Amino acid sequence: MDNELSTQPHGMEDVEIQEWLESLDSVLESSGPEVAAEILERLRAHATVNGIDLPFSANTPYANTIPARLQPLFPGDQELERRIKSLIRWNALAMVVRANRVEHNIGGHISTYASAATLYEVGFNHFFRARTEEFEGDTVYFQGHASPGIYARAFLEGRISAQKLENFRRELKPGGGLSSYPHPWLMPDFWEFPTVSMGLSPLMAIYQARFNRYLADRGMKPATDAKVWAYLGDGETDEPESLGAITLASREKLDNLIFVINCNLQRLDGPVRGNGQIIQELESAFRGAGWNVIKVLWGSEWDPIFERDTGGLLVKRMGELVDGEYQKLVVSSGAYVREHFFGSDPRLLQLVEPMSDESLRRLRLGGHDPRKVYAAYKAAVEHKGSPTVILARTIKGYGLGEAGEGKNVTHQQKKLNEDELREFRSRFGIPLNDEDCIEVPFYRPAEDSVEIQYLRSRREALGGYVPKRSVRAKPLVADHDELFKEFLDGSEGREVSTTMAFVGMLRKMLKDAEIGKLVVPIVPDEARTFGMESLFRTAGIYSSAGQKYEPVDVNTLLYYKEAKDGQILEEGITEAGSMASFIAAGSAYATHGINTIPFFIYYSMFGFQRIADFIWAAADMRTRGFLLGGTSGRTTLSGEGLQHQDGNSHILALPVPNIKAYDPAFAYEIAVIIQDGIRRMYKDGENVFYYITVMNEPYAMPAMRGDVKDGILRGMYRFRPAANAKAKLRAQLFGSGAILNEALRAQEILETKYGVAADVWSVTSYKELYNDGIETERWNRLHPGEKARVPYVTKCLADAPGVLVAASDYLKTMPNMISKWMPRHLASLGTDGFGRSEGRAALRDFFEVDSRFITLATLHELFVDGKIERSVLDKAITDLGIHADKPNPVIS
Ligand SMILES: Cc1ncc(C[n+]2csc(CCOP(=O)(O)OP(=O)(O)O)c2C)c(N)n1
Ligand SMILES: [Mg+2]
Repeated sequence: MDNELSTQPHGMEDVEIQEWLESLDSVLESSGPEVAAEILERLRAHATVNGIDLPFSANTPYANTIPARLQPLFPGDQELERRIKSLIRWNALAMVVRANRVEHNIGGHISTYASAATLYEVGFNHFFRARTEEFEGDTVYFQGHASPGIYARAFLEGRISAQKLENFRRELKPGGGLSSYPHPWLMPDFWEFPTVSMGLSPLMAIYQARFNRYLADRGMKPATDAKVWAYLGDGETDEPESLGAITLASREKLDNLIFVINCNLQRLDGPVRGNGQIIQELESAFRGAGWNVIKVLWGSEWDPIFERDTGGLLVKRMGELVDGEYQKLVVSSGAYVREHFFGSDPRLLQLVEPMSDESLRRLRLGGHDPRKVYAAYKAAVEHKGSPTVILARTIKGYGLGEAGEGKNVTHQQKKLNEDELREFRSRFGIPLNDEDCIEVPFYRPAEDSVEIQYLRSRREALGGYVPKRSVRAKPLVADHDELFKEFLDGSEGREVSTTMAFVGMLRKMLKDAEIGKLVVPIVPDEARTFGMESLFRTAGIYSSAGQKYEPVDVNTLLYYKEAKDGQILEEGITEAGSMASFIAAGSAYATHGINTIPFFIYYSMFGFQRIADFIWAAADMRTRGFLLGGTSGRTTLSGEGLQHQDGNSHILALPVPNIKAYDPAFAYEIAVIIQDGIRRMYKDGENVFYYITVMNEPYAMPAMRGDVKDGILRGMYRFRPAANAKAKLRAQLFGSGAILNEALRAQEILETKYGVAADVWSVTSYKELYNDGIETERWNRLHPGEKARVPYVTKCLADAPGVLVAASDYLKTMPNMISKWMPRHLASLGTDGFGRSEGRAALRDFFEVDSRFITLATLHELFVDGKIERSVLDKAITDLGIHADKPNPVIS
């Protein structure tokens, strides 16, 4: 620790400084803070003009932003709230300790909530307004690792049973348990937002706050003063997503957004910034980004000391310590604090002269002082014009004493010995005797106790309980047959891409009486890529500021129209931000009771590959809507090369359990999928969402022939049967997306040149086929006595003769994963490997997925089956112009 208080520059006298400070004090007193601020501003300008080089700093001193004299009265019963908080602390700890006694290493966290308890309790008792019939309610993103505390409160509120607490992290026990972290998928009546993958919730909260404004600006809900609160860890702010969108929040003047960052200065392994100051670092980042920053560093016990410090020495000293030193100080004895903190200067020592070591030890930090936290929250909710971040200093593992308070190991602490339990019990006054206490029982006072009565009355005053998730949107009623009908007819020879076809559908949906208003098109600066610019003018681009300028292209038909009631969310180059908007819009059926239907269209390579964790969170949140992977297909997107060409996303969509992934080839297939998707999600309320890849290769869109809707949705149907079904040589070709056309060309080559009659199938979804296959196998395994079920693929191919060849613009794994339910060996062609900057034909040759390679694969299968001579195969290789020693695309 640095014991030298730095000397004043150039021998400046204390008196001189004192005089300046006193005159500022007198201005403050006589004319108020605005005038004082004006004088300081003028002084700064004057100094600059006179060549004084003042270093830029977005920081304020290491002190509370709200001085004690401006602090409002605390409106609650502080003692009672402390007792309630203590009970919650106990039950949260008990939950984790008990769970780990029953099941070694089941995990759970004590120290995160221990440090954040006051931050949450002030919110629960005074700020978080529940959703009611009349009011939309505040939205709270709870820090994932604090979940034991949130459960413990719900237990006191009578919303979660002791049995459920007992089964924390053991969700499969009879009667159910509690999920480790906030997961709406697992606890759909309780949790609203999955937050535990760190960094996602701050970004989601920003876009949620912006989406709330969007709904109001479009007249879809009344404008209210509802707030979005997001609780984060200080370590969490290292995730790029955490701070990645903070300028959007200030640009959009989101004063409905409040971040509370629990600055316990620790993360999992150790200090967040041992050699620096995370609070000051965050302050400058947020202030620089235009946020209202409120620091809550010191508790009320410090107020009189600050008052005695007329020279500003104490604040200066506070600014000198690095976090590693602070971490040690806050858990040290009073004597240590006196010597190592105040001892750096005799004048500082004098400030605390009248205080005992014990009272020095008891100096609280701001984040543990309800009065300071209340003052900050009140200022935050009243603040206008920009979002607020509260930086609250706390101690990680507060109250754990020797078991981990402020220690580097505290994050992982799950077990307390008997002494530690008794100490915790005594410190927080839990009415349990020494013996009972070591059993760590859950403790809930009687229903008519003052604690429970108070807790209930506070929540009643705030409209009910939080968190609580409910689905309030009314199901849609229309069937939308009319809307989608025209897309079943084909393009009558006109060459269009599936992207164009989709945009046509979007345009029509936007005009529909029932869903028109509900559609939320989302683009990450990619609308022109997808030919969506015509929507700029008709639907408008949402801008909370309207359009303050005349757009440069105002005289053109498709000018860039921004409007306050614009419908398109043009997010700029942020797939993560766009996804956060998708999540906000796709979960509005629950959060707002409004069935908004998001269509997020993006470069498919920058979707799952880049923001898969957000997609996973969306799945957890039961988000509804459509993700459109544009310009997809490794060989269909020509020119763009290795980073852009997507042959991966359908693989990456596989693990997301509730996403339905389709790789359609034709406009009518897309129409069928979207129409059915709207029905499933918004009429029947299924918790699924959709991933549809669309491509930019133009070709004539055929009309839908026959009753193939069911096949499209289930994953495959026979698109064009062989002309000569009686031929001796038979084959079944499976194509997906734009590669279906290659299969169709191969069908012709095979028939005309080699006498092979092939049926061509459109495989719209390998994922659907795979899920059906594994589900069928599972059912058969579990029901051996019943008539075995048959996978859909097997049924389709029951009477389909000949060899089997599949080709897609994705990895060969896709067809391979369903081949075991096929009647014979399957030859799979696909695009494993890095893309190339090339044209489509060259790419399809390189990746061996064009009609020539499909033909070759078919002939090869026939040869292996002994149906054709080797010489036919050899000649075909030559005739098709295939080089046997060409580079292997997988590894080149
Ligand atoms: C994306 C991600 N990476 C890593 C983790 C694992 N993890 C859980 S808690 C934690 C430390 C949290 O520190 P901080 O954000 O400061 O929260 P605190 O518990 O101190 O309040 C880590 C690394 C995670 N949950 N999510
Ligand atoms: Mg932390």
